[in-house]
Amino acid sequence: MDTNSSYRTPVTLLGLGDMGTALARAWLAAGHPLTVWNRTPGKAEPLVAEGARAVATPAEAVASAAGPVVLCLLDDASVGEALSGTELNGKDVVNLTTNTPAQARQRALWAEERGARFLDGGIMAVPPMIGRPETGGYVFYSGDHELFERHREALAVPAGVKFVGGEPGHAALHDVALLSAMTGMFAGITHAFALIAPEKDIDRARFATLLTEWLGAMAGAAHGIAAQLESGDYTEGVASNLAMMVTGNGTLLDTARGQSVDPRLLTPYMELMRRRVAQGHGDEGLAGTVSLLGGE
Ligand code: FVH
Repeated sequence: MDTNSSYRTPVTLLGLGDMGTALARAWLAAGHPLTVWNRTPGKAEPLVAEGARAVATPAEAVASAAGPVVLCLLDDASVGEALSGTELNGKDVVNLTTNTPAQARQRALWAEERGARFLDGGIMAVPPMIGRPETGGYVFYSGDHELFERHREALAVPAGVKFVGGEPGHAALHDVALLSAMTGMFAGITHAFALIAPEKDIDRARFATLLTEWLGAMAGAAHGIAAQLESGDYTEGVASNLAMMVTGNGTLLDTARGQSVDPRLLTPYMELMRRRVAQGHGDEGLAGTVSLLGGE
């Protein structure tokens, strides 16, 4: 535990891909003693030159760990592979490998059965954002809260930290939910650029600025949807109702046709809106469409 300004928690890191290497450099720069292991040993060499200690096997790394054992590997299968044959009893395991909520819950049980404490993390940053707080990158954590608090200072070195609950799958769920929203946003951006593609006199860079400003302004609608989902009244505070939006969708589709653009990225969501209106909920906002997707 970091208890004074001169002591730095020793960190053990398994995985030196792009993200693992960025994490390693952030801990080294902050003065944390760092032990590293990577399946391809050559990736550890530059870090050793910068002050890390490299070990030959995950078993050796875990055995010598006096602080958190952080995993940043490709996927859950590689975590299982790396940790098989290690002695985890009494160790603090922090898994930053992207996984599903079910995999995180399963991995937490697996670690617990082996006598380890377990935290799962979901990284909301790309490697160049690591160690640069001004970029706003952070990591969701869930699982053992006491473990999170014990290592909070070390964990906060590469990026900000957000603890989202004792359920080990919740960091992965938050991570995937945000990435899913991002995917929908990219689909919208793709469609918008396709619409203007034939028009050579529209400046792409200027259009990108208009897009980011508009999406930023509209993203705040998430708060209205959250309030409606909380209250159960999907008509509460509605500024643009579904009936109006479904009518407007006709204009969006006609324009796509006019520009010879395939509307496939938009139509599944438009169909959901249409179904909700057909059920007699045209006066609602977007919260009503959430229930059509299931998950409740
Ligand atoms: N890079 C990014 O932009 C994203 C940002 C958000 C979070 N992700 C997740 O972070 C995990 C690691 O990502 P990465 O960028 O470091 O990935 P790679 O550069 O591909 O490195 C993969 C490492 O995993 C090792 N590895 C793969 N399979 C195994 C295995 N069976 N046993 C042991 N290690 C394995 C690989 O080793 P090597 O190929 O160098 O020998 C790398 O260390 C990931 O979950 C992202 O989704 C990154």
